Amino acid sequence: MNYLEELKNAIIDVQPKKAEEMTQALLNEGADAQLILKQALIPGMDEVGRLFKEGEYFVPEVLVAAKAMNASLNLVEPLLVQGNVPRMGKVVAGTIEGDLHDIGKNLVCMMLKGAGYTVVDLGVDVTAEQFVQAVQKEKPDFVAISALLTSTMMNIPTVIQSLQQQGLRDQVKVLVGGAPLTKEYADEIGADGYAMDASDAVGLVRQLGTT
Ligand code: B1M
Repeated sequence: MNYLEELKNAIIDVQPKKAEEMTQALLNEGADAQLILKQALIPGMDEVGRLFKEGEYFVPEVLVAAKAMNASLNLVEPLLVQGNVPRMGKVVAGTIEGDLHDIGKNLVCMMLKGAGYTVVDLGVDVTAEQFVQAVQKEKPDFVAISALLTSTMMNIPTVIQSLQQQGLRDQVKVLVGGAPLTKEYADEIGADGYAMDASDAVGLVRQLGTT
């Protein structure tokens, strides 16, 4: 079995230490960060999601799998965030209120940093008020909002409305993403863009440009 397969299985078998070891082995071999993400980490986590949905895994297993994925991502981060990239715009990012899923948001932040954007990561369970305060303080070009639950994606419009009420809406572009979201939903709630994954998020900020 190769290291990529072993890393994927370490995520599925919820073994954070093994995941770290396999990631390090891949990095030592000179493996590409995108390959590690696309052929091991993301399919591994998708399988964990399937097992959870089918009732074979419960929240504790999923939590440890997430720990394994984050440990591996931390090792991959330096490859995604290379030095000497010209400074682009600034992004305030966070997972929406009520939602604790941070792996996808972390990946988006890493890829944006790698593309030269300054990223202010507000973490998870971020309220509309916290997004507004961060926009006032950081004066970003973009706000990137992540939601992984069908229930929490409903909180995103409140952020957009709050920015509007504070007279800040025209100063930032609001981008949204996360598994339950769609381009149609983004349009419906008045976001400026929707990104399907982390590379798409980079393409989107480049396409929209800074204000
Ligand atoms: Co939860 N969870 N979870 N979970 N979890 C899902 C999302 C779920 C689909 C599982 C399932 O049923 N198959 C389901 C949601 C169902 C729904 O709403 N439709 C679910 C549920 C139900 C729950 C709980 C309610 C379970 C419970 O307690 N009964 C609970 C809710 C807690 C809360 O948030 N309030 C819960 C808890 C958890 C853990 C805490 C255990 C853990 C999260 C740990 C953590 O993040 N640190 C967890 C996990 C890990 C998952 C799954 C298995 C994996 C999510 C993930 O990290 N994927 C997930 C099932 C699945 O997705 N297969 C599931 C990997 C990641 C790289 O992908 O996050 O999609 P993703 O991010 C992508 C894109 O979506 C996009 O780019 C990323 C990179 O390519 N993207 C953006 C994301 N954000 C973006 C922002 C942008 C742009 C792109 O801004 C511009």
